[in-house]
Amino acid sequence: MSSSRDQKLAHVALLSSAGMGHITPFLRLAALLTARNVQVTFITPHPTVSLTESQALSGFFASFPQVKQKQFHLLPLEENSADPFFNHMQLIKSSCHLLSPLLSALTPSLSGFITDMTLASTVIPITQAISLPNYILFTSSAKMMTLFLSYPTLAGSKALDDLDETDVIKIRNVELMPKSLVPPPLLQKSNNFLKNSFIEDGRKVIESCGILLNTFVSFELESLRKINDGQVLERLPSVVAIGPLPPCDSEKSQLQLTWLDDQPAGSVLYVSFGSRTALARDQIRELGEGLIKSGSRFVWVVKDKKVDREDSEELEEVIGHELIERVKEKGLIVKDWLNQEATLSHPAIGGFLSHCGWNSVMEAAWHGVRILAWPQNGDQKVNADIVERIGLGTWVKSWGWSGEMLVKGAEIAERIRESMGNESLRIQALGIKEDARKAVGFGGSSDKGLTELISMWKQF
Ligand code: G50
Repeated sequence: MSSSRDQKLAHVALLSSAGMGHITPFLRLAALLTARNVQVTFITPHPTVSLTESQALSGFFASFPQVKQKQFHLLPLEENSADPFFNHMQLIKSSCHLLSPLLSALTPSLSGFITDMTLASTVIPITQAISLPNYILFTSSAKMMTLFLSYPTLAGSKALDDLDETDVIKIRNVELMPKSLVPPPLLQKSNNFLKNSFIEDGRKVIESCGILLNTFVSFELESLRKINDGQVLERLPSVVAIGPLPPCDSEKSQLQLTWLDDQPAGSVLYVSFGSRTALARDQIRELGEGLIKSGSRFVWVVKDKKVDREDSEELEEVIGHELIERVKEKGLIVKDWLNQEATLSHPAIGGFLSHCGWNSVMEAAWHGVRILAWPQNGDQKVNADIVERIGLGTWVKSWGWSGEMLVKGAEIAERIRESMGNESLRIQALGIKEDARKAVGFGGSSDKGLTELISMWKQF
């Protein structure tokens, strides 16, 4: 017989930060919790930066009527020259004091409030004031989290400044990563959003009640061990790997790419650099040349502007008529948002030329698709390093960060041929897919972690 305690429904609220990289795992977590009989209120900052974000949200709420939506109206945006997504993250942060009445008015009363790591320093004091347990969903890798937790200590110290690019960063004698992997804004002398967030939020997360990670034990064993053994930081709340967060039903819409249905299994390379990176025009054209020269079939998402609402230039203008004609023989170009879940799950897809945003890495693992890594910004070199070490893919380190050099078509073609022709990589990727499914399957490491969290919420 179950006690009345077990029967109590847990009710949690979720608040993401800006950008698809942050919204996507929050929506997936909301779907997962709903399937586990947890009542979810999803707080949506309004407005969003991109059209893709607002479409993902409305698609989600249409598919999951059980999830309550609460709009969180942000303060007016002050224009500045920073990255529009960082700008918006800052805006959400500065609007957070408006949350208390919203949270207190929710019924039944909340058992927990799960927020993005970029909001930790402003949200945690608010939840402490109303005695509401706060949890953090860290939307990048565990390896990135080792840096996040150490950065407040490292920032501005000789330990970091005096290192050469290839030197390994250490915290309390624990090796974290070579300096060359660190997101460039974190190494700048001047202030910027990322640096401030790593200092303020990285310091504050230890006051949360728990940290959830979209990763899985066998994928990031070492980093998780370093975190959980207290090697990186002592007195951390529990850190639980609950990933890969499975794509939710609202993402499984019909893919409009019937072309893929006619291609042989595993023969197509999917090319995308995520929702926030537009390559320079000359690099876009070299990439096109490379794709054609590689001889591989491909689906290529061309992104010409950082924010989709501004991406209105015709494809002809971006890559030229001649290239478009030559692409048609073996590939498909897409200039709108492409449903990545529907693409990666298609049997024709055999490889992924990816910037290695963390969701892309988890999705490639989930579907067992090998990665050819081309990190562009931020945490992506750290993630590419994980991909390479675990054997999910390869990474051409000499290509550098976005815009550091012009990578020529012939070089790109060569690397694509190597990746698509690598049989052992194909098999390794399928093994990782099995591990990923095991982790979230019944009794798997991620499944157990989530179950423990939910039973704690039920008792609150
Ligand atoms: C986006 C980005 C750059 C960048 C990161 C992004 C990360 C992820 C981890 O997500 O490093 C992280 C980001 C912000 C933060 C804390 C942790 O405040 O464009 O480096």
